[in-house]
Amino acid sequence: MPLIKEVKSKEHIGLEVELKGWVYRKMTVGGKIFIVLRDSSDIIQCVIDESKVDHDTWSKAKKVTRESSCIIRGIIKADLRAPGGYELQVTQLNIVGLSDWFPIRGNEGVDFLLDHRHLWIRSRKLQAIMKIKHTILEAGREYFNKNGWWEVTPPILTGSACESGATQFEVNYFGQKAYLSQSAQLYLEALIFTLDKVWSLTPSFRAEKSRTRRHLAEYWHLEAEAAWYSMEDMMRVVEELVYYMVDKVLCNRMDELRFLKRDTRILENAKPPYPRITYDEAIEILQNKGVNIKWGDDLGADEERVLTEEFESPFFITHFPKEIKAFYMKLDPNNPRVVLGFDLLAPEGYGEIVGGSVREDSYDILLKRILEVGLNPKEYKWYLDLRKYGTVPHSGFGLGIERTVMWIAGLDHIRDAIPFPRFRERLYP
Ligand code: NSS
Repeated sequence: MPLIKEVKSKEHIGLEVELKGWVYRKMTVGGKIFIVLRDSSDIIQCVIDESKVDHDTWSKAKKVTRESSCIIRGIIKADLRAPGGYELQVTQLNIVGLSDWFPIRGNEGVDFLLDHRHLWIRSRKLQAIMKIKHTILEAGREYFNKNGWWEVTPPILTGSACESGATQFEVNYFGQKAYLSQSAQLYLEALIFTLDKVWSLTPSFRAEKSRTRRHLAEYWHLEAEAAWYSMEDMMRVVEELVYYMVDKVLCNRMDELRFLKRDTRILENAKPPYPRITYDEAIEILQNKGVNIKWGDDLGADEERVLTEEFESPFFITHFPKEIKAFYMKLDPNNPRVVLGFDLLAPEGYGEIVGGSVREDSYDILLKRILEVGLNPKEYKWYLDLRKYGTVPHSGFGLGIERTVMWIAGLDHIRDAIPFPRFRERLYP
């Protein structure tokens, strides 16, 4: 059984084909019914002419409703008036599942569409985004496989925080407190001692209290960790990986980008190396632009948006004050007020899509940092052990898949980068 996209070709003109799909639009004009059929690949206009079909097909065509599933036979015709240049002259139509009155008509608000997410994911917009996401994931996997990294499977149920304890989801683990993973990092660090270079793709969970355009409570996290890698080594991996994703989408998903009306000029220019600025320089740029910020403040979405105005491609910010970054980041030996950490920001206002760093590899300094930030060293004993048994300089990063999809697809909200978004007030459907 062919897909719609496959039969919209010169070679199929005049041939009879059978298509399976759902009714996307329906219109009756005189003695003709026009059905636009959709499947995963495309849409096609199907014309049912009362004078050319038997009574059974005509009455089914009259009865069929939007979103009904059906099997339609017909002959492929070239027709410049039809969307996409081809249409199907129907010879037979069978309804498989007659649809009730479909609640989504086209101008519903955000909350209504989220309540009906199980139906709204059929929209061509979300379909296009999911295909772009597929290609981004495919590119990520391909990049690591081509470059000698091992894919590993860290746990999702964990006993200790990787990022801020404030955003942990607690679960009851056989009567003991456990948490949903915020990041695979600590486990990836353990795995480099046997596999050198590892990566994983896992869901990460963050109990983010505020509702923003770029935070989900559950998102897909692509993370990598490597022994012996310096900060510069790791930033090079990040820029190569991001470009690999962008390039694959440009090569394979142009139809979807066009459907989303994405201006692709910036994507085409996203070739590494990406500019690097320090946190100090970022603060200076912001202050010169009149933003009320001082050294030591964290960069939020607003500040990041202002910084992105300065760049035509993704760019790195490095060397943040240690107070605003996680305990595991290595202090800069040349200036221990800052850490050897980096963020990659996407241009066009999108902001952070990757966060990474060199990891503290000294047992004593790491223990001191754990105590300084008020964590319980007992919970991190195993993590500290890694610094006792053959410690090694190493670094890694995490890339937010939905943040990356948001930028590449040009979305204005992260909810559309995932089929069933999870926020504080949203668990249904
Ligand atoms: O908190 S991060 O900046 N860094 C980590 O979790 C490290 N432990 C990763 C590592 O080095 N292995 O998160 C990494 C990325 C961040 O840049 C965003 O792109 C994304 O994860 N991220 C999110 N995406 C969607 N929603 C939320 N809430 C979110 N939080 C982080």
